[in-house]
Amino acid sequence: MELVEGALSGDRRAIARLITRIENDGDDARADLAQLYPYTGQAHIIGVTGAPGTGKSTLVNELAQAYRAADHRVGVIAVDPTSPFSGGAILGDRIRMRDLAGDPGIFVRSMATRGSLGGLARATADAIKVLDATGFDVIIVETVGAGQSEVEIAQTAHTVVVVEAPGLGDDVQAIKAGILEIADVFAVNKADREGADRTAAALEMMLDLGYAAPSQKVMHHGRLTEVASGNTAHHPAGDETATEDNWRPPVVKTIALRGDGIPELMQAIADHRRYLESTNELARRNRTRLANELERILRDELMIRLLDQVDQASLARLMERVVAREIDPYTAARQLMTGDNHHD
Ligand SMILES: Nc1nc2c(ncn2[C@@H]2O[C@H](COP(=O)(O)OP(=O)(O)OP(=O)(O)O)[C@@H](O)[C@H]2O)c(=O)[nH]1
Ligand SMILES: [Mg+2]
Repeated sequence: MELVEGALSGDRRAIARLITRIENDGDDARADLAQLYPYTGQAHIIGVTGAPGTGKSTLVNELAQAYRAADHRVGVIAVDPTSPFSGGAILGDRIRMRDLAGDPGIFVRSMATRGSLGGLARATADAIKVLDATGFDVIIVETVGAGQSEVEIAQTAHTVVVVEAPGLGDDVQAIKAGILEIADVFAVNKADREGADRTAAALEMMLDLGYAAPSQKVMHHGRLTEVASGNTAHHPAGDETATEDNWRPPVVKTIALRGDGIPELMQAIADHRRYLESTNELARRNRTRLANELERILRDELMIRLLDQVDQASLARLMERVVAREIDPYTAARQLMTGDNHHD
């Protein structure tokens, strides 16, 4: 609890220790998060994703400094910095220097994959809460585009910047990973390289063809999400039309190494924020995200409770039978859940 008070008063060591607790997923962290929660919901959360080596970290470095220069307090979270390309160590050398120098307006943190991807997504979402609650009004989250994780950031971030670079392949990298759908803004980085115009044109063409759907369409809608969006108490039916999507992701060329295009990128992000606010989409995204989070927590808790009740000997026995193809996994699971597991 002292840690929470310290963090709320801006003590960066307290903030860092809180995030470490969260990574370790202790019960202490839950109590801390409960205390911090009322203070969250202020920050603009920007996700930056894209294929390895496209220049995300360099871009995040420039963006963070530019936001700082505009008097924002900036939190930077690098998720899964285990990329074979850069090792993540170069994330924001310059912002990290400011961070280390004790600029209270910058906080940089790397989140490592420990165990499951799901665990990482949870820890990241909670680390964002800590920074949000402690007054960082712009939070930039970098993840390497490797599949499922991008969709998870899309659920965490308000604005998703997908970074492309020319010459990594013969065409736009994002197609493979399916990250076009989650982009709110495209940055074609390394615009000093040949082919940047072609990459930008390819993206525009795909947008013309309607390939890049608005990100909320790929959000995973669970049961609770449907319940939540069915609750129109605070959202009169008329709002439905207001949330109709007409945002076309802008394509911005950048040269992160030189800081070129950063003001334009910030402008595109600000435009997207304004769009979210003016269409009520911001509230809708927040609601969807929180419903998804609650559902995930419930699922985890129920799972733990159920597993506690399962008789370990029966589990081991059934497991062997599944392996031996004597029984299929569905039937085995049902038998375990109903306690009806003495059929040998
Ligand atoms: N020519 C050129 N190189 C750049 C530019 N931006 C970044 N780079 C270089 O591209 C390489 C990768 O940059 P990073 O910022 O580490 O890229 P990343 O996307 O964060 O990489 P991972 O985190 O490993 O996926 C580095 O050598 C950068 O110096 C740019 O605008 N132009
Ligand atoms: Mg990086």
